[in-house]
Amino acid sequence: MGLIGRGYPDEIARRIPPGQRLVKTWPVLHVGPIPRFDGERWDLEVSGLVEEPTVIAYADLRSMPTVLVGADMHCVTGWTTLDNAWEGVPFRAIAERVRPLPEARWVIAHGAAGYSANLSLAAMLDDDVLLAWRNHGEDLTPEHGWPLRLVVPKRYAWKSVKWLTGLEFSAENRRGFWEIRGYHVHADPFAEERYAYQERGGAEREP
Ligand SMILES: Nc1nc2c(c(=O)[nH]1)N[C@H]1C(S)=C(S)[C@@H](COP(=O)(O)O)O[C@H]1N2
Ligand SMILES: [Mo]
Repeated sequence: MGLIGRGYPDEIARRIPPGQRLVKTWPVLHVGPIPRFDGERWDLEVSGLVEEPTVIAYADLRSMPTVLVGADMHCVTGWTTLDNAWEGVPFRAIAERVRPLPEARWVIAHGAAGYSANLSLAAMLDDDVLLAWRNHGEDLTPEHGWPLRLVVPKRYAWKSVKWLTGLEFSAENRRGFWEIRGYHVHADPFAEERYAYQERGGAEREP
């Protein structure tokens, strides 16, 4: 029950990664404009090294079985929010549908307007990774990623691509928007993997 760190109880303090601070409100952070959602046209392209490349219409995606995931969120700029309650489709369900080929080891998540992030397939297959449209029982607002965002709780939040339009399976580690601009591929907040110069081969580490 002791107070450590910046005065949070232990059970809270241990959930705040090094160099992060807890915030009470949910900040909005992204580059570029917020896309307009058209339910007739929005779909998810699942491409690359899979047996069944496919385009999943938004209505089809919304008819898939859903999960609830409680998760904390850590932005590399320093803020952390606790106890988000995401609702959506597990990434694993998408993978089961398209069946990745044995050579697929990476996934590039594509967002609207050219944003992207890459993750190892192993990291994506974690059971808390989902394609979400709700948090705390409410539909996401456009600025938080409506109609669909990726959520990868165990990585810095730049990997949680908002306005998700595509998932591309690849054999190679192809860096995404921030990974190209000097950010870490693995991006574990508790290891403080913020910058590419820290990688030293570690980026290939899995998951
Ligand atoms: N499409 C897209 N997704 C994105 C970003 C972005 O610029 N574009 N920014 C990322 C970053 S850096 C963070 S911290 C989170 C912020 O999500 P939020 O605005 O819902 O808090 O979205 C991530 N997803
Ligand atoms: Mo971020």
